[in-house]
Amino acid sequence: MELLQYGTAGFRTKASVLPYVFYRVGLLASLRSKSKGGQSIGLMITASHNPEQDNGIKLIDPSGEMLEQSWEVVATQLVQSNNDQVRDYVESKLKEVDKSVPSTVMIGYDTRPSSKPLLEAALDGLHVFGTNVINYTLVTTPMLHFFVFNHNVNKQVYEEKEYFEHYGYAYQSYKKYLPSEYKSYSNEIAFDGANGVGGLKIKNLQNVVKPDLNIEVFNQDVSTQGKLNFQCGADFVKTRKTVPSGDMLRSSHSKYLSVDGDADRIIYWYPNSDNSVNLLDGDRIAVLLAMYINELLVKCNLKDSVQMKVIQTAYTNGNCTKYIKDNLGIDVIFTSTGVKYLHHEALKYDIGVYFEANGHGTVLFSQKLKTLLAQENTEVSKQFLNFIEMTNETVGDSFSIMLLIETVLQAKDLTLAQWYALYHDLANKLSTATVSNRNLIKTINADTEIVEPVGMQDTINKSVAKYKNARSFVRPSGTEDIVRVYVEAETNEDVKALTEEVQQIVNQYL
Ligand code: G16
Repeated sequence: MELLQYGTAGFRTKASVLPYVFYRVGLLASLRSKSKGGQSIGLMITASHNPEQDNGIKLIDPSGEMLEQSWEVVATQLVQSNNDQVRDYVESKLKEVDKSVPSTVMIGYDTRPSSKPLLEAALDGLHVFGTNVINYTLVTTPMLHFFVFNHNVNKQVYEEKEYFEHYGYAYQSYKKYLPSEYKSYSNEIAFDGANGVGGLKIKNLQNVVKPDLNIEVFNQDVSTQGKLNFQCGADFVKTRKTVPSGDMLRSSHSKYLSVDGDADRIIYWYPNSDNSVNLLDGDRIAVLLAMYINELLVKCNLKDSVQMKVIQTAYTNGNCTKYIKDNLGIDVIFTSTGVKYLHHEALKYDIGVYFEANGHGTVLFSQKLKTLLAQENTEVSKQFLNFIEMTNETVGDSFSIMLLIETVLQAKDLTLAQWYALYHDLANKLSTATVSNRNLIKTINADTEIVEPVGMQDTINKSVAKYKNARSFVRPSGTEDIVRVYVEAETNEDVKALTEEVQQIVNQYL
């Protein structure tokens, strides 16, 4: 039996092996709620960008943020226990919490055919402790984070409508700070829903924000088997750099965007004549938002009173980091891959703009900043607070990020091509390799250095040294049974040649 770990985004693997995992996670979520004095915990059933036959489950902590790391260990131990050890393990954990506290768990799931049957297994686990279950059924991951946060903070069970109104109204109320006419900006958007829950739910947001945004939805077929994330969605567009399927170019739009299977990632793009795309990915989203927030800070005279950082990973293009440091004058911090790591780092600052290149991320604002803005009570400080209101600070949220991006594009009257032209990427390629055991690779330094297998990093370094301004790293995926190979260099030819060399090194060592 595969030994599953609570990885980059919870437990994820082929859906067929997951029922016992879901049952145990049901037990775990009840324990977690009890350990938090009965506050609500979220359970999201999704495998996000993974193929349709996969599924997964992740826990959401009472603050609406991802599960605390010490409990990831508990989750892994519980799921790796033998059947006859589960009862003892749970009883040992029960001794650490107040058993009598009633537990509450909020559940949501994506459109995968396996999601509903797996929900039953999780419910069986939850019923062992008589846990109060609030089932939101089909939702995006960020929606569930929003519901958990609000239940614990505002003591209310929010409905879907309130999620869409919260962000939609914040977007509309920001209009008073924006120009009334545009030379370049257009409000037409072609939206690629990855044939998942995002394609369904975006219509609810559109109902609130129309006619200010005119969204045409593509790839919204959630009933035909095999279509989820297949040749469409944020991960496909980012990794293939090509127009997704779904006839998106049938009428010309000025803007295109793709979300992933649970709508927590977002990538903007526009097509070239050869069907390749220019990507406005997480790197460029970070640049756009950091630039604008920095301007708001200056206008509020708060630049010297608060600390702002951009948080990135090794997948960030070298020229993006350079632009943020040299042109925007903002410090950049690197963490390992996995939004949970970026989120925790971002919490340390008054403003933490964090994005993975794959389009996963958000912005966090400290209580200190919010209090300063409220005390200032000027038009521009109210504007800044309105911008914060539009941001889902619990987790990366494609809907909230779309509204923030549209706001900044309007404020600066930009087309996607103008946004794209802010800097030029170094040539790069992200490829994958299938190996017999990806867990043989151990990395350090935010994934940039391999310590095991011994010698592999030196061999990669020797190859990299042959190319100008080149960089490459290899890491095991935390969500799929593959390793990822990233290569960056000055020219596409160099990237291609170096990718082939590094792929051979992977074959040689693994
Ligand atoms: C998840 C994580 C992301 C991570 C991505 C790929 O995204 O939340 O932080 O970048 O997986 O991870 P890996 O390279 O380890 O497979 P999602 O959108 O699939 O939940």
